[in-house]
Amino acid sequence: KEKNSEIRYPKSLPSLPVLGSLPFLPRHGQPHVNFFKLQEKYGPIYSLRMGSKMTVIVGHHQLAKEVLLKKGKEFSERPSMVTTDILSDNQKGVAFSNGAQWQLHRKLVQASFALFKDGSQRLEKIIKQEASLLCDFLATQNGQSIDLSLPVFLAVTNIISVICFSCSYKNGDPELKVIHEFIHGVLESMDQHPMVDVFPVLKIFPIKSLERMRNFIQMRKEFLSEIFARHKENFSSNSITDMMDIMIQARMHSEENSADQNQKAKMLSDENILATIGDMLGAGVETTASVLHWTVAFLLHNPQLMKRIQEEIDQNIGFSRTPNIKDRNHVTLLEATIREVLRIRPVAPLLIPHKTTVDTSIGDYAIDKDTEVIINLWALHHSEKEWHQPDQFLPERFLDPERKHLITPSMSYLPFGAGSRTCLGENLARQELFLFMAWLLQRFDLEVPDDGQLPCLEGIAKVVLLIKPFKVKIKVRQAWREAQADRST
Ligand code: HEM
Ligand code: PLO
Repeated sequence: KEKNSEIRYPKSLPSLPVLGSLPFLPRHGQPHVNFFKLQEKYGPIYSLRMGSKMTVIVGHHQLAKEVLLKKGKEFSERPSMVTTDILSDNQKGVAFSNGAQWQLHRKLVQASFALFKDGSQRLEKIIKQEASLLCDFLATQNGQSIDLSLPVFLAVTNIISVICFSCSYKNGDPELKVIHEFIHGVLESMDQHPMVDVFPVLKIFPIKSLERMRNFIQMRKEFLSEIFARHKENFSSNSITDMMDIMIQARMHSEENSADQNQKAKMLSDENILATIGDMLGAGVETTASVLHWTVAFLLHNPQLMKRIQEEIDQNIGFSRTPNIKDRNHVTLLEATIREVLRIRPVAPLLIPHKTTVDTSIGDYAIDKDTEVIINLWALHHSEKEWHQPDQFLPERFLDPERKHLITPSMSYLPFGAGSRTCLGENLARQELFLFMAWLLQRFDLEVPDDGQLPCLEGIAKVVLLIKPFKVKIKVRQAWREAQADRST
């Protein structure tokens, strides 16, 4: 094929020298929604310029799958950005790193999850323990209207802390306060900074939110360093129980193997290990907690749906035992509800940005090396062509006509991404979401507070699509109470 005149690039937004397309982008509204609207004029793939950086936006599932799956390797890097460089201590860790470093840490994270497949450390057991504590706490709040943020934070933090470093915390622990402060602090200060990415020279000015972010990252590093030091002291290759152990073990093996010494040992420096643990902690907490809040919010808006899920739980599980992960195949309306929440309010509506490693193409369009590629998952999940009434919350779309079996009604659905950068926590997240919701709905009615305030369903677009905090009235179910009374007589 001839190069030059034959090459066709995606249609481009207008752009000015220096500023690029910045002046032509809407200043208000959520970026994923704005990018979706731009498809009406520019089609399912288009490009824009930020300073000198080329960005391509992809909003159709076929093209998205070409990027993530078919040519996954060619699109597998992460671009360097001011905020993510701070977050990742200059591209360390797993979610914002590249190359051999990324591959190694991805493999070690997977090896860590394998520790929790069965036996006394089984993931299901860890989650059920926290679900049980959460429910016991909520029972003390019977009849009250409360914000679930803190109790849910405690539960999901404990699960990922056990996985990462075998710790769990009690309500009110000072360490928990520290974790809460740095995880939320980073998220809050991580608002997108397109100006800093367009003009890297701005980095030398003390920008307040970036300064705040650096401080929270420092706080995280100090917190994790202390735990890591204890792990190094007590390390024994006969008892590998968590992610920190896996990392220490990998480092020891690489030090024994002199051929590896330089490269691998460098990729497993303290700083690299702590960056990966930091990623897991942040991802493990903010994603699942956010989806739990969204699910409760949609249930408050759809009380009939909540009743029907409870009926399904009563029929399939009853009150004589608590829900298990196996019940996922039978309590299908709950599973369908979770799938619908992940469609209509995806955790990461633009995934995490990708970058090309070589000159390549998407569909018939040429894409140069080092182009940033953003998959607009929001567009995939809200396409009129793919989804009947995409803006309506309709869990039944994920059930067959008999409403018994789960189905995937469209190919335009990728809540966890796909391919080589696919979410590492999908299995954990799905188990947490099902078990927490099943345990809650077996025991409690979730109601709108007496003041009638329903949660706002619009969403706040941070790195994660958050919901505005809201209150929910907790009521122990009459049927649960009667069953407990029967059992004790
Ligand atoms: C990446 C979704 C929970 C760890 C991602 C990506 C998505 C996603 C869309 C980006 C894929 C891409 O850039 O192509 C979700 C959803 C969750 C969830 C919907 C909950 C419902 C979790 C949890 C963890 C986790 C609980 C860890 C405990 C990660 C990591 C990455 C990632 C480490 C980066 C992978 C890489 O860059 O190689 N997730 N996630 N996620 N997720 Fe999740
Ligand atoms: C959440 C706030 C924490 O303080 C730091 C952090 C680390 C990893 C990030 C996570 C935040 C947000 C959700 C991310 C995760 C990596 C993968 C995950 C972006 C910023 C998703 C859903 O893609």
